[in-house]
Amino acid sequence: MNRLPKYLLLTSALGLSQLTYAQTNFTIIKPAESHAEIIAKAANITPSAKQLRWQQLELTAFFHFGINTYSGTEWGTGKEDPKIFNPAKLDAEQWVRTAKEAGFKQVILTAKHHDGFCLWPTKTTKQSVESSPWKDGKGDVVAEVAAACKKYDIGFGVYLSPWDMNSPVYGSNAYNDLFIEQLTELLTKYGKVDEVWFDGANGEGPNGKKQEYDFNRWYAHIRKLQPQAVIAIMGPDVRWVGTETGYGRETEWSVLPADNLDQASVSAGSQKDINIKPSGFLKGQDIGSRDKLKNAKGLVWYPAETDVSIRPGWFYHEKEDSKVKTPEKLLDIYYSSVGRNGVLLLNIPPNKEGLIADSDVNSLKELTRLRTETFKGNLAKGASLQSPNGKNLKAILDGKYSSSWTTKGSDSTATIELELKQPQTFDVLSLQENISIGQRIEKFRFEYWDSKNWKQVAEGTTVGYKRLLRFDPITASRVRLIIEQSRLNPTLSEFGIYKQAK
Ligand code: FUL
Repeated sequence: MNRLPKYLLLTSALGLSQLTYAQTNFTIIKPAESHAEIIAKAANITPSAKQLRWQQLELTAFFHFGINTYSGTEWGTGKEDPKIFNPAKLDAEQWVRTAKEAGFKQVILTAKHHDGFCLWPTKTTKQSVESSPWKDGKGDVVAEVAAACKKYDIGFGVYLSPWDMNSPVYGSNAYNDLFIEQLTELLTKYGKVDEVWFDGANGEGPNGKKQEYDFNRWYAHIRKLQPQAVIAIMGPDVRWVGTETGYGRETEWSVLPADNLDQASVSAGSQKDINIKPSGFLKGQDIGSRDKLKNAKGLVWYPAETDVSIRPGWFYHEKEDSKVKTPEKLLDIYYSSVGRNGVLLLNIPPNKEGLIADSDVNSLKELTRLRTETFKGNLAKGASLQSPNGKNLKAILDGKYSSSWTTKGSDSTATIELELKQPQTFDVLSLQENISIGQRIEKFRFEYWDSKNWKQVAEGTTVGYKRLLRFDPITASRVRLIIEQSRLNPTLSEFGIYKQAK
């Protein structure tokens, strides 16, 4: 069976925007295809169901916890004595509650970091909680976090480090089997798993050997055991944004060129996900513009995850208690990650007692106050709307992501004007494209009417799932969004203006 996405030419006379494409999160480009055809195809690449769910989480929390918490290191050696692990007051509900109250929708636990110490009792090694004094070796951190996520109804994910400095079989084929066993335990004993996070580090094991990771086999195994889970970073579904600062790109495309897609990389059955890590796209500030797509061999929906720690290190160290990021810094990170078409993965590492420290909890509480007060009400609500070449305009203020405005015919530019009920003062613009149709907007500007002229407030390139722009406060009752360039018809799910809380 041919599993390549099929597209149908409705009428050749009407041009590219009249091509109807099957919804797919990847496509292969044939050598004869023109640049315009490639752009039209790019406009029709859409996230898979699990990628869409993941993007809508916006905020996910990382819990780096393990032997490093006790040895005071960031990377262990694999020679640690498991007896140093003893989180006497461990309360996974406090971790998950802290995350949930701060607006996080999913957490990811480091089930095993590079040192090889496992936070769950495993048949694969004794280097685990079982050999620790915690709960007399009967404890299971993975089980406690998974149960807390269930109780608080948020997503649960696992970080399993491919690099293992402790495993005696690391550096041989047997390690790829051992890794499969570890995945099987994690993905069958703890209920639903929503994200599997693979780091790229590949160092030496205890015998001085490096391992050739059998990623494709691991992906297939995860797809079988937890088909709804996204596989992140060294995986096919979610990409690393490329920095650990918390700041994404100003121009962030979720559709990227990829060189290595072929039929063999597509999973069978109804899940049309790719099963290999896309490769070939470039690093740097621009990885998905028209120019970068020119020589694409394939196109793929591969969205950005922006990971950063609330502290200087990924693991808890007491000496960093005074260096916890301030609420203002975290807010800036929020605007620069979620507000730049990414998902923020914020690390909040539990301490030696097994609790999130007060300093971190307090910073998150203030971040939450600032975010909630700022975004509590859309100041554009109730505005009268105009867009001469638009369809379904009221969708942009209905608070429902799934409904969206678009343009008529094949128009790829548009103006949306809003007459507010009364003058409002605002300093944040929030835009959301309907990515279930594709990511299309390439250039926009935002203006207000100062009673004589239109004046520019802000401008940008990509929107994607969410774009937040801040500017000096403006008071106005007429504003307009001008979409200057788009790949085929642009869409807009939501439009918002807000005043930042102090
Ligand atoms: C990195 C690791 O080496 C760090 O220790 C941390 O886990 C981070 C999230 O990924 O590559």
